[in-house]
Amino acid sequence: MRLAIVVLCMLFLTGCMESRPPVKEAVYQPHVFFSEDFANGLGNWTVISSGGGGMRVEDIRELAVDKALGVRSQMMKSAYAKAPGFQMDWSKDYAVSFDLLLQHRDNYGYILYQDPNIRITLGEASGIMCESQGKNQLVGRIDTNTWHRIAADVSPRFGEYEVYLDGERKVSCSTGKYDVGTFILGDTDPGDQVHGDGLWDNIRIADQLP
Ligand SMILES: [Ca+2]
Repeated sequence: MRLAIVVLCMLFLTGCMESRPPVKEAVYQPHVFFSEDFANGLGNWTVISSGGGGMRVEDIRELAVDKALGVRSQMMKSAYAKAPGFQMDWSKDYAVSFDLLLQHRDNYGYILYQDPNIRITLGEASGIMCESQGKNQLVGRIDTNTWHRIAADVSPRFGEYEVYLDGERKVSCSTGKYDVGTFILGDTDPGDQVHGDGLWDNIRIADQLP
């Protein structure tokens, strides 16, 4: 039988060489739940500060080429930005990414990103930390006046998240439960420990890393 087909093919070569339609590459388009580049200013974000003398919160900073969110908090004061609420299921897997720039080294305990599941902060000597079972774990250190990309791949089902710094996977942390509804950035502690000055841009939450 097979031989017969081969012979037939040899006889009617053109008929056997039917051209197949080109295979379409299955490129998955991530579903983006939240995306912010601050091009239109603060929008529906809320900036909350304890106010008082010497307190400065700069919402939107006009950089040379772009706009970014800046939140400055000094000791004995608090200042943080709260993202507007948006539709997503925090119990399902998702990926967070954002750009961060520090203008100086004098930051401590500053929240770089906190949502209902994860918390990434800044420790001493500009060390980025992720909170894991109540303890801080070092992700990596960053320098000042340079944009760095921080990302997290979150799996609430498995109670863990992977943290990336400038595209490189660094550590695995365990999720927690934080009563923040949406996500926040900055300093919620009016005590004298936590303080910082950060710029955020290009914040994105999607169902997979870009
Ligand atoms: Ca921007």
